[in-house]
Amino acid sequence: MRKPVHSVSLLKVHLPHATTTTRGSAVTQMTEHQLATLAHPDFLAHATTSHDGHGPKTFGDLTAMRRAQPAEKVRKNEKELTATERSRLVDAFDVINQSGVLGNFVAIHADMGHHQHRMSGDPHDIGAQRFLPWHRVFLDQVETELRRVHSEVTIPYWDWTADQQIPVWLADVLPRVIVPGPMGGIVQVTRSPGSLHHLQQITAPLNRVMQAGGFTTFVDGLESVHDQVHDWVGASMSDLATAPADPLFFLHHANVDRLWSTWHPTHPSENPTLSGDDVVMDPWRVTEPTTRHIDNFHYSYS
Ligand SMILES: [Cu+2]
Repeated sequence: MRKPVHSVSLLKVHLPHATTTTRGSAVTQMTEHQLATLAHPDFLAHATTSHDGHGPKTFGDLTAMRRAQPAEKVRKNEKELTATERSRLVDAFDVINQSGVLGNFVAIHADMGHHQHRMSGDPHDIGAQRFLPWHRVFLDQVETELRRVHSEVTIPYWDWTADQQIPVWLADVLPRVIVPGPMGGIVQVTRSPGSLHHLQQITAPLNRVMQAGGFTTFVDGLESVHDQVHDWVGASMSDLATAPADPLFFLHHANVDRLWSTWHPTHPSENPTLSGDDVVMDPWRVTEPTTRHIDNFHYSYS
């Protein structure tokens, strides 16, 4: 179990049970998000405000203050990043790779026991229903780790409907990632992108997807476009066991996540249909209803 330490290098502490979690035991673990919240400097700042008549007096006050905080993390279009923001992000990925943290995340994603992808032709498949909420938590966890390296970093999004090529500044960012566990090994990231015309074809149905009236229809269309973009990038990104070794994975999924966050406010009662253990986004403890609003994770998209 990771301790919420402040003085010890967090980078040396690995994710708990990254390759051995089962759906049952996962719910007994403290989430990375909870730990990140405890360690958040804003939270500590509020907690140490003196009682001068203006500061919070009760725990309810503290909760209200936290809720009133604007989203402190803005995920930008990758095109809008400054050179400094790009190099910080690349550096943060490098640090979490060298520490083994990124490899652990690749191993988690490779474990289909988390039911995070659709595994059948049935759009009501549990994996289809968990696809969006699970990856929202996954990105939040990785973003938290990146921000332990550079506190200003957020995961940008790659808008593949408008920018139909691999982001140029990532072209040479091809890490070698050591992945633990039974599906593990050394992953040398490579890509073999298809043609501009093919990516146009793949992403063309998105307008229709965004007009879906129900969650299942929406995720069915969005996951399908998402799958094909993985295949279009090719090589490491086309394989479930290796995809998150490529930093581009996170920019791709941030775009998927952004599209969900765009669609959801106009269909607020359209959400995944999950019950029992399936609502828990294992190996973390975050439950599906928490994932419906990005405010709960304190980020927004610009
Ligand atoms: Cu994906």
